[in-house]
Amino acid sequence: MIRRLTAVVAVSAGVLVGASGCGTETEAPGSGTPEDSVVIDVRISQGTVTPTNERIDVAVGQTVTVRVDSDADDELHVHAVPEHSFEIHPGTGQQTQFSVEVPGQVALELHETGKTVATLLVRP
Ligand SMILES: [Cu+2]
Repeated sequence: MIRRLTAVVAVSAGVLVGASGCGTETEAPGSGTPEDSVVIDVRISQGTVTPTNERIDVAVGQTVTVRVDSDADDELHVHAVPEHSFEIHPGTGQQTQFSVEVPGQVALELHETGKTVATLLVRP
């Protein structure tokens, strides 16, 4: 889980560094996964959340996918405008997607455990 998160974020960071502005087309060197999507894998197990307090660069309008494996009920809250919340239940492979349309910092919080999974640093 963690290795995959790191890999995806690294790819996205590379794309952002390489891109000079809005509308820049990104050519995937490999194939398969969309280059412009950020995937965050979250695990909730016995009250422990992984990851916590990640800082992740995204661009306005970029698709963010959150995948959750959990052993408890919780609620993921995306502090964007508009807000986005996602109910979590015990089980694997739960997934939600959203994009952020306003630049700034957006916290992804779990309201039952009270943890911040990540802060998205949203670029214009
Ligand atoms: Cu919240």
